[in-house]
Amino acid sequence: MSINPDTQQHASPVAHFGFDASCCFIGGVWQPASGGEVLTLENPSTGETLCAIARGDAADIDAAVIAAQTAMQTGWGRATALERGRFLSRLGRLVLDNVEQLAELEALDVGKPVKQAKADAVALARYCEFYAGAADKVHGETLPYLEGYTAFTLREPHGVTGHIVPWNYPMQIIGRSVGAALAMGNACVLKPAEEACLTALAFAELAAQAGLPAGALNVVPGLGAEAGQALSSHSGVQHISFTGSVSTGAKVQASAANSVVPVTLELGGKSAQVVFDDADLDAALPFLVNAGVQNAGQTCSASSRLLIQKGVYHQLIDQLAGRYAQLQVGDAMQDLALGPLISARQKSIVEQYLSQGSDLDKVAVGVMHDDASPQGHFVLPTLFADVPPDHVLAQEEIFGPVQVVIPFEDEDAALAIANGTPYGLVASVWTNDGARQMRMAKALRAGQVFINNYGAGGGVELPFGGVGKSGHGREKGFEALYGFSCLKTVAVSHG
Ligand code: TXE
Repeated sequence: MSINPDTQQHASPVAHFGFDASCCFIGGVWQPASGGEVLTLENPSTGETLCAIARGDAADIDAAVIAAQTAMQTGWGRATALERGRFLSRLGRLVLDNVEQLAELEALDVGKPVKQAKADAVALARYCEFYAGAADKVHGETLPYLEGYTAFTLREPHGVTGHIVPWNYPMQIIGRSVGAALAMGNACVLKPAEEACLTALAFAELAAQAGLPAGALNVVPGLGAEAGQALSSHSGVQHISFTGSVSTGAKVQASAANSVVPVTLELGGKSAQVVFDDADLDAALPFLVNAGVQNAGQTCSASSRLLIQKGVYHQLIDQLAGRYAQLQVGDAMQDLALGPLISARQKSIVEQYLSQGSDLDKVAVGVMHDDASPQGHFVLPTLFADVPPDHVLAQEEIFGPVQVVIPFEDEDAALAIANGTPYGLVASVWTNDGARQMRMAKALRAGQVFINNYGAGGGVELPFGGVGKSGHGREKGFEALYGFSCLKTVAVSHG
């Protein structure tokens, strides 16, 4: 796909960072894709072309892996934990200094309302800060062993780590995976999504400014089937971290299996919030709505199912409908409650799901802002009530601003419904009964459970990941550092 240079006029926030958006970042150098090809990035709020990006392919991934291997054998591979932490600390500072510009890039590229994009930029800084502090606090142990021996463990980097990142939260996902991988001393090859990759490139530029040695972080934009596939199957990569769809995650795992390397998969979900009759409904209400429509519902941990006990069901439906009626949708730069979906393709996926809900009780929809462009990929947030738990809208990840409400009688029924999908990423429980809080927390099949709140993807400090089709492995918190390192056991015989 070629691009007319005249269409670059919207890329001005890129100019602030001083990188060339049509290049890959390999071995510390900005360079065009080896085939010289580019893809176009679209502004999902308007359908207009934003700018050209490199269409990296297997040759570029190969060059990036070699650059990362070289970095492991030279500067970055020899950096102490203290030095790695200091680098991340400088990077976090630079991210904070550029929050406004990063947010503008993300809003244009992803279609995320500016306020949400800003929160993502701050979260990126927070990941850098957290992993800066953690870099020199991960250590092995001494182990009791045979008489005449001293045994201990060492935590070592894997080597070259591959990071395949989607378009919905580029900054947060880069922060949690690349941040942790660098803290442990790995050298990273990052393949951002073809739909949104500008903040990944800006992050690479900031990392270079923060003094990251050449090759420690390489960014190769490109198509999933080309650059992504090449990265997940490259024999020089020792760990793959993937966030995206179940079907692509399965392909990535199969590729990694050929090279026998570990994978971390975060594959989204169908997360439930369970509201009991005794809950503080005023406290719950904003979480119930926001966790479903944040980022226009394109959130792996979106709460797309609301399970409400019968005693408060009708009252809460009315309150939810009232909130929905106030949700405005429009251009990301207008900073309304919702922006557009990422692409015409994603809009069509969501609209197909909505048409499958024609038999359901649609209790509320949001409103389109008058200035919203007809070419933007907007979908009105939609709330369905009385949805059978086995309905397709209550079972499959829609990845759009659609929530289903399901009534339930008692705790057992709530658990059966909440655990009744193939996914298990996040769940929350709203109740003031302490014993029930503990029972539910233990019985819910999810990687994260929140009681009387809902942290959609939030919590830099909190290990995050799924069970079932939501994936495996954990990112965020200290747990990520264990995933991005391998343990070596040393036993010394000294008589
Ligand atoms: O995902 P893909 P898509 C879900 C959501 C959405 C659906 C499709 O339900 O509707 O996935 O989105 C790269 N080898 N999520 O098509 O294909 C690709 O370039 C290696 C949930 O965008 O999974 C991109 O960088 N890599 C989710 C990344 O994988 C490949 C976030 C994600 O793309 C590849 C996004 C291949 N063969 C979508 N094919 C979440 N968990 O948050 C593609 N890629």
